[in-house]
Amino acid sequence: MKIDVFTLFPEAFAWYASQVHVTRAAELGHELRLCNYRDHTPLTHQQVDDTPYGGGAGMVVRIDVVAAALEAVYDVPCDAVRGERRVVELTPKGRQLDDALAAEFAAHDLCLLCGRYEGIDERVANLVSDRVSIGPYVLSGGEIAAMAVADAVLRKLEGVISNPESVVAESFAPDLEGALEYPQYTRPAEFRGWKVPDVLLSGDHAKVARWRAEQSQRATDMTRRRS
Ligand code: 6GU
Repeated sequence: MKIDVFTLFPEAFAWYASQVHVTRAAELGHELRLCNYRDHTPLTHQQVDDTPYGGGAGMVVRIDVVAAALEAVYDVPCDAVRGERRVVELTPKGRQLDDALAAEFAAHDLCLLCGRYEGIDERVANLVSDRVSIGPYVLSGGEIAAMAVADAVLRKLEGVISNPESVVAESFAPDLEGALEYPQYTRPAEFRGWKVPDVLLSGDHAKVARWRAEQSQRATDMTRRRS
């Protein structure tokens, strides 16, 4: 699949793009591409944003700039891009990302539109297929959210995570029936009096499996009670 991220700050993705599962995805033929709105702006002085109509603080990313970037990259009318891929605006006003939505996105090519400042001109609604948030709080821009979406989606692709069992048994995965993952421990078996549960050192695989199922259930019950 292809994930194209439109942003004013492509350099913000350098660390993420260098992560081993992202490079592995690239080797498997998947692509994470970064597109800078500024490279395609039809305006002078590389302008990309403007003050809001009606007044108020901050700057709004211009719709003509977003449209020009989409048309330059895809070579189709900007409102036709969503006919061939999911076009996702990252915005705190969007539908909250969850495991099911990540799985759905993994079946399509994706175009992620990041806003900065006060976001993108509302008329971007004519260009997108989805508006997505990563949680009920406000970030300063869509970049961190775009990385969260890209990561949750890339992990769903076959072969991207080297040990497929670690994806199947992961928190929220269908195999855990939407439950949270059980706790994990590693050496040392005891540190400052804090001990690893005996059952994990017992070598009894059936007992370990039972314990993990119980712990997973308990973790899930506790978070659901909290929310
Ligand atoms: Cl997608 N964008 C911004 N700016 N803030 C957010 C968000 C997105 N999701 C949660 N907070």
